[in-house]
Amino acid sequence: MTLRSCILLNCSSGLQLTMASVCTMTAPICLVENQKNLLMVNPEALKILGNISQPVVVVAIAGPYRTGKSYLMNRLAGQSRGFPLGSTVRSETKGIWMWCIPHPSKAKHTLVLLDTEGLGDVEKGDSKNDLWIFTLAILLSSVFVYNSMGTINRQALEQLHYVTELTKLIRTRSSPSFGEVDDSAEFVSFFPDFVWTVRDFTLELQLDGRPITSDQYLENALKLIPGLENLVVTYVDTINSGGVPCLENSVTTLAERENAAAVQKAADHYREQMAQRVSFPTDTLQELLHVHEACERVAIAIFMEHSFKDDKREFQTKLLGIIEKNKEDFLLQNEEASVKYCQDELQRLSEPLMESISGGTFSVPGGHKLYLEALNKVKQDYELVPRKGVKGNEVLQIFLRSQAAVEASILQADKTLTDGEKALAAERAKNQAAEKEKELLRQKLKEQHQIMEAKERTFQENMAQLKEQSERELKQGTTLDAATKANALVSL
Ligand SMILES: Nc1nc2c(ncn2[C@@H]2O[C@H](COP(=O)(O)OP(=O)(O)O)[C@@H](O)[C@H]2O)c(=O)[nH]1
Ligand SMILES: [Mg+2]
Repeated sequence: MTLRSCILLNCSSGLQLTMASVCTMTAPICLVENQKNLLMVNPEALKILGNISQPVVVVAIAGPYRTGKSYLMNRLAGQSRGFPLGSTVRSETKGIWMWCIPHPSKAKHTLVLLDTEGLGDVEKGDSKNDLWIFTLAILLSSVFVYNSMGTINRQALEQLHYVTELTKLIRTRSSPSFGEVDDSAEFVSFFPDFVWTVRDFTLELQLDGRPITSDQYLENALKLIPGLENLVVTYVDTINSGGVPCLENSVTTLAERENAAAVQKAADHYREQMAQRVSFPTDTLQELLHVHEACERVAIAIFMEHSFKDDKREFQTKLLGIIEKNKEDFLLQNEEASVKYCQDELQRLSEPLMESISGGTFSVPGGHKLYLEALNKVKQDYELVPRKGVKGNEVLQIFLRSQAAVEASILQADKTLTDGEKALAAERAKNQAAEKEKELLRQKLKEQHQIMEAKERTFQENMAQLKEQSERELKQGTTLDAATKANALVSL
């Protein structure tokens, strides 16, 4: 199907966002328009749907024209006006009209009313597109109302039988193995509740002289539909040849697009928050890891909130991979910032020492002692520098290593010391250096351990959020928000 977006100039919408997520439209607008055999989606309507963050209840109505659909939908909205009634029908756009209002009885829910227009209207006759609209209305809704008048007639039954065939098809496609027709939770979650309303019902509810319930009447009516086989076969063939949206495809397409977007959103959030909350260099590695974990936790939650049917955890794994890569970049950035800061500080603090060395201050009897004092002063001052970061010790160590040769030559040139004392001092310097190296190694091991622990916590966090999500899904059933569904279906 080829679908293009269009801006409808003839529909006026009044959208108010009374609270962050509460959507109240003063009038319905067109959602999908059937224009010259092309179904067009109104971007304005999609925008409105996209802005709804509350859970939505989508009630769609379809059925022959002039049976009171719009009237009934207006009543559901608690209004006497809204969807245009009666004589105005002909001038109105053929397609699906949408009206979003706060749910009248379910707090913090939005009620999305979808009214179909022009179905079965001979003057606008285009049965193929009628079916498209019919199908879209079913797939988009959580409650589907089929409205007819007087009695259950042949046209109504034909249309409705199409619904039941579509149901079978959806069931077949979503079953894990062909032939299993057990009610899967998946199927239930994609197929709306069905209500048939008959205006001015004129028949008696009787079968072979016995009173029957309205449900039994409907079931019986659906059983025998002469000559419908061909129609059904035609429909199903069309569906199978890709002419009508197959729910499995649309859900897969939807899931992939939604999940890719969820990964992007979550990864962007992680990066933004890290950049915002971390000032490089951090004092310790742990400090950075804590911020990372907090940002990652929120990123995973964002992903969970926006992802949809990521059954194989493919996209979640991708997200974790991206975060891990980003974390490594942040760790590196942190190290580089620390190195740079420490080198600058050390250079500043060791300037007097360097000047003394090149000025020959320590090339005198007793020079070695003076040198050690000056070097200690540098070390002490450096010690007091705040927030040196993860590379603080290493930068000092590299500096001390570079000074070892200078110290050795000052020691050898010092005439106040005996050979024995010089040997002892050299030995002491060597031991001190070795001790520092060991300390550095210990720090590195500790940091590696901290990184491993953080990874373990990430794993645990991920598992906990997954568990929470599946429990939530189990409770509520997987629901699609209307905008997402609409997007998925029209993108095919
Ligand atoms: N008597 C009666 N008239 C109704 C009822 N529902 C709708 N109407 C009228 O029937 C006409 C067609 O209704 P409308 O809702 O526009 O039908 P739609 O084409 O199915 O949307 C309008 O003039 C309505 O006022 C009803 O339950 N009883
Ligand atoms: Mg109407």
